[in-house]
Amino acid sequence: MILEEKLEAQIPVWRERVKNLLASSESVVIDQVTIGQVYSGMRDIKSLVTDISYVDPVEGIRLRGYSIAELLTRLPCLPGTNIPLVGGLYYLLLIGEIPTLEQAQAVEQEWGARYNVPEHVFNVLRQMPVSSPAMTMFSQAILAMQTESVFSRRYGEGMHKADYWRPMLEDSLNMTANLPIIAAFIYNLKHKEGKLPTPDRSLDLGANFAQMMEVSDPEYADLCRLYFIIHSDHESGNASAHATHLVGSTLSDIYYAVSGGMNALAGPLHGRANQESLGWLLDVYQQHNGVPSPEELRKFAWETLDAGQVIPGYGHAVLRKTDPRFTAQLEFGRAHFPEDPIFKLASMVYDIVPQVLVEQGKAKNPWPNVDAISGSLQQHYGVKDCDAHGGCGFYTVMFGVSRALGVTANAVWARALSQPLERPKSLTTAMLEAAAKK
Ligand code: HAX
Repeated sequence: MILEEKLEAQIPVWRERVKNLLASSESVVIDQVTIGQVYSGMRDIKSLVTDISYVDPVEGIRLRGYSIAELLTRLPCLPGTNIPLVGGLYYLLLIGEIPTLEQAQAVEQEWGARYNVPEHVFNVLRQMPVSSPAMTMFSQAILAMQTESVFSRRYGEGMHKADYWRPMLEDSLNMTANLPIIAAFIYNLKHKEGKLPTPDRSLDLGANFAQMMEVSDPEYADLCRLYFIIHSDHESGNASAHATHLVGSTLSDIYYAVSGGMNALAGPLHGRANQESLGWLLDVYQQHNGVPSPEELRKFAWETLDAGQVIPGYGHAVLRKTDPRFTAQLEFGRAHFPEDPIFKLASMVYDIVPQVLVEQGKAKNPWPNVDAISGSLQQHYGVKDCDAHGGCGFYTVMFGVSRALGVTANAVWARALSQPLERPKSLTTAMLEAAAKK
């Protein structure tokens, strides 16, 4: 398999590189920690390492050194499509090189050969109340798939630690291949009376998801590819990536780890912000019987803030400028459906809300993040986030399908480089008070 061969060649070089760095510079200080940081969610403490992506506060994410705009022009596309193959992105995340079209297709074929959701996973989902939040179902389904873990089986048989990465790669490919099927099934349980989706092995991951969602507009396959590429990775400190890494660091397999990460993604300050954001846009739209005037929108934004709530999709813990993942989606909407009223409203919010957040003076970053616009694109193609029971959180499941690409690529490398059990140290308030007195 091409990914295994490439990794096999690279891993000894990286092991040597890390070993040399530690041997020469283990005690070099790279950061200092303040009491303020301890009390503010460890913001900005430099204590994690990944070579797969890096978030620059101003430029935004770079995946293996490439910005979102560069990825969209440099990763290979199928003839007749405008957005690159997700398989090419996964190749890049794992291997660190831009693949050829053939290499990207080889990853897509790996996925196609691995479509095999065990029947008991569908049954677990069928047994859950259909009103369950979509992310609860998604996380549960991932956990139910743990029975298939090659890593856990081989660990039980007794495996040399130098080989841990191999079954981790195997599990990662199996899981990432099957998550789109599980996601489409959750959607069907909520919206189509539990119809089983039929994957098509001849299609790439984005187009296959689009056909399982039964969206016939061919543009939607491109939107799926875009969605799955841009949400994949955002360095190691974000909550879903960090939770996945933490669970995986105990040598739990990828199913336990990613299920844990998905529980973090489900929170409204993280991935669920995409659902909240569309909900906020729809509230604005309904209250004003259409797209409001700029003044009405400004007033609505202030009402949200005065009610002690956040404006979803705006602000970020690291970014200090407009998120390039937002810009990529804005450009997609402008190119394909500039007149869609909810998309128009989302664009208008981009003009008004940053001013309001600056006036309020609290948020360190008044600019939109990835979640401010993704829902308005999905709803254009008829993919709903709500069901008869209210907001069901399906867009966050789509986010999860994508985030699994980033966290599994990181997990393979974490095993290859023997990253250890995570165990930071805590202090008591009295200890911090004593430190403050000194
Ligand atoms: N609306 C209103 N207030 C906001 C705000 C927003 N969009 N963003 C930040 N603030 C407030 C914070 O709540 C905080 O208020 P308090 O001092 O009263 O606690 C203050 O501004 C300072 O916060 P910050 O330092 O700028 O931001 P944090 O690093 O603490 O938090 C968040 C970052 C993303 C959680 C925050 O900006 C937020 O809640 N945004 C809205 C939710 C959202 O869009 N989340 C998705 C983020 C991207 C992501 O993970 N996607 O999956």
